[in-house]
Amino acid sequence: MKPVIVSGIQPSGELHIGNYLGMLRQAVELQNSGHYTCIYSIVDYHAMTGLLPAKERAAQTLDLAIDMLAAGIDPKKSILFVQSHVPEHTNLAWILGTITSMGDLQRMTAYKEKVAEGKTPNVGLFTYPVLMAADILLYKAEAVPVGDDQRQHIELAREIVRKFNSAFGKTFKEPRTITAKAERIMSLDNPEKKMSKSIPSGCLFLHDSADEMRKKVMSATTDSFSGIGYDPEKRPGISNLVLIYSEFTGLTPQEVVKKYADIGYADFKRELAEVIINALAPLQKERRALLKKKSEILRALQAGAKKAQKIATQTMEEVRAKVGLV
Ligand code: AQP
Repeated sequence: MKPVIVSGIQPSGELHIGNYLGMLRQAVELQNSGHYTCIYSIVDYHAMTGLLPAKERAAQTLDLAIDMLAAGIDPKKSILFVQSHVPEHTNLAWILGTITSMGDLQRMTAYKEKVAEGKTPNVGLFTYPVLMAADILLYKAEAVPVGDDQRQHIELAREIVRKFNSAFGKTFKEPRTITAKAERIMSLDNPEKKMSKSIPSGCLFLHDSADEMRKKVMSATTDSFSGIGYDPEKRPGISNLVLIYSEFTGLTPQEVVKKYADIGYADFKRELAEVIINALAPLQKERRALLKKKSEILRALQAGAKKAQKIATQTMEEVRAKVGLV
């Protein structure tokens, strides 16, 4: 088997350009490179850390599959499946939880931020990084493409590998983090915070209409400096917009600043909106076509789960023997 790449996305709302530029686009590039076995999942157990009516949760799972396919994840090239269809994820998570320290979990910033934002601090939210470690280790992943917010969770997965290997003998390898240049796209209305599905007011969603995109970009928070600039520390708002422009055009942020040296924020935003609209148009077109193929997509997800489970079962057999489960 080629080196394994693993990643997942929560079906916790519509995908935004942060998810796309920070992770999904990279996942597609890795898949298309042909160098890896790519295993991508819709991590529905992770999304359960937030309460949602059953119908809505089911709809979000299928909707995310459609978005992933529309963005270029190809079930013929990658293993695409729904996390809860492969019970080995939670089986391994339990075992890994028994060697994870409370202190390590208490240090996780994503958990602290979610609680500070008002999310209920349930046990699932607290132990989320352990399940994420299981998602990765079950497939003995070499690397994990993620946004910057997940970097600490991968570090924890590496720590869990060290603990497991030292307690039970070499079993897992430490996964690497692969981050994109756009590892942290900030919220449009609060550029001090990352763009997050759970705070929709600052999100530019992949399937916003052209008019919605124009409206959101035009009202994005900038600053009172004059001229386009790129300095994420001092000027987070405009720098975020420059980064988004750069990511969708292939120019460097410095080239973007140079190109727009003589124009005001409003004109720059107008051009940025058109760049985003044009860049996402093929994805939106593909999404419309996929919406008519829901049963085909469900079948592809089931086939993906079978392939994933084949690998997962082997790992679990090895783990059970190592830890002494009969
Ligand atoms: N703003 C972002 N910039 C760059 N990358 C991002 N990612 C998320 N937000 C940004 C990356 O997208 C992948 C999928 O994310 P996820 O849905 O599994 O969970 P998340 O990181 O918690 O994403 P959200 O949008 O903030 O969702 P909610 O609000 O539901 O928690 C991950 O690789 C992530 O790093």
